[in-house]
Amino acid sequence: MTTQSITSELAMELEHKYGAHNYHPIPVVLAKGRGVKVWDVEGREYYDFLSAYSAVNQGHCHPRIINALIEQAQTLTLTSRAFYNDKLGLYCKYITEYFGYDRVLPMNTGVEGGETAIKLARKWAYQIKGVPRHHAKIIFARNNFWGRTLAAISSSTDPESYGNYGPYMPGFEIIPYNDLEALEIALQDKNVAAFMVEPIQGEAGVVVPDEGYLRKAYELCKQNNVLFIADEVQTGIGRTGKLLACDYEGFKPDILILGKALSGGTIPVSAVLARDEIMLTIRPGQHGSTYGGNPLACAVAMTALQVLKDEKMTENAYRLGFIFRERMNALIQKTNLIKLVRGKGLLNAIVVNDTPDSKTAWNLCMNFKKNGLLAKPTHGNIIRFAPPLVITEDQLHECCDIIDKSVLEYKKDS
Ligand code: IF1
Repeated sequence: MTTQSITSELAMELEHKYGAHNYHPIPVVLAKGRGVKVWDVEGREYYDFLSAYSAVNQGHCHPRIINALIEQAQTLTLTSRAFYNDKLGLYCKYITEYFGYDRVLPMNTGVEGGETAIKLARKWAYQIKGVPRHHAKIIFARNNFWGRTLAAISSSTDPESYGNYGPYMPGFEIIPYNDLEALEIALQDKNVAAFMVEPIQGEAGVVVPDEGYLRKAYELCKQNNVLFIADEVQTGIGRTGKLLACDYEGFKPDILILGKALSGGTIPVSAVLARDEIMLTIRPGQHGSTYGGNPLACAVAMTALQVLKDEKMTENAYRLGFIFRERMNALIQKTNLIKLVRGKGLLNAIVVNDTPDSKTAWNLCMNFKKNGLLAKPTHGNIIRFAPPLVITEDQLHECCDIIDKSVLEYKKDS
């Protein structure tokens, strides 16, 4: 069976019949992507307003990234870290200078980045801070999401994420997001190693904390000799209109986790950046991964970061974000279907005026699809809008016209 002969119908049928049922996708079968657009098997065209959850910031199949991928793929893809390769050293220098850190530990998925960050924080706590062994605590915010591993779900407050997967990782404490008082109290515990937080909570529904929250949280961590770990897997790499969402508050996280768009949506590439004192607590043989730092990932990631800068994608996200929220606020004046829009740069969401268990957000997304735009609800009544950062102002207005039309023509009983 070649892809040419498959239909959308058959593709969904095969996946349903032979695949795990761990997702409930919007019923569209994509076969091609370029820039801000994707096409389904039958050739219908859509604007991609999810960007694979911010992994395709640079646009689908960015020519320079794909060329870097092809060139390296034809040369050397994987050596393992049993040997050196000619790309990793160059990549380590490039990415540490790009983000301003001493060192990088290369991994593959975002959740491996989170696991690595937590291991570094624990080691730092025992070897530098002097926390008694096996007593290190990590603080997380309610409604966080940083992946699907047993450690990640051990910090989750979403029963869909953690349900029936116990027993859970010990040493994790959860406090409300955007609550400095709760953080201050939690930091009284001298065994706290780190506070790990998303600068904007993506999965929770693009929840933006109060201005100054992140900066004050960072300062509280400093005062208590606790590491601030920023999970910028979704918010990083230009998505919110700054290179990092933490840049809005002018501080440098002690540990920075990157993923998703680090490879421009080609292959899984993640990275953890930190200063020497933290990073060098891990010695040879104490952490790693088969594919971590492979030459293909290094070549792709350097190009993905370079095109972000060369094409001023971050600045574009900053500017177009204001236009998008302005358009959505204008729409909100014309309908009672949407309560509000929130976000920064091109990471935004609308809150649908219905209960989280209602089908309204899903049905709205089906309307968007019918009219040529792809998005998907998160947590029932919230719809995230995150187009690739290469979108033009004209395309953005065209997409807002699609959203307007889809919302205004929506009939609840449809
Ligand atoms: C799925 C959600 C988004 C992340 C943050 C770490 C990770 C993620 C802030 C882990 C991953 C992905 C996972 C993917 C869908 C998507 C997602 F809906 F699941 F929650 F974006 F909001 N930190 N998010 O958002 O990175 O290991 O996946 O590379 O699991 O369905 P990963």
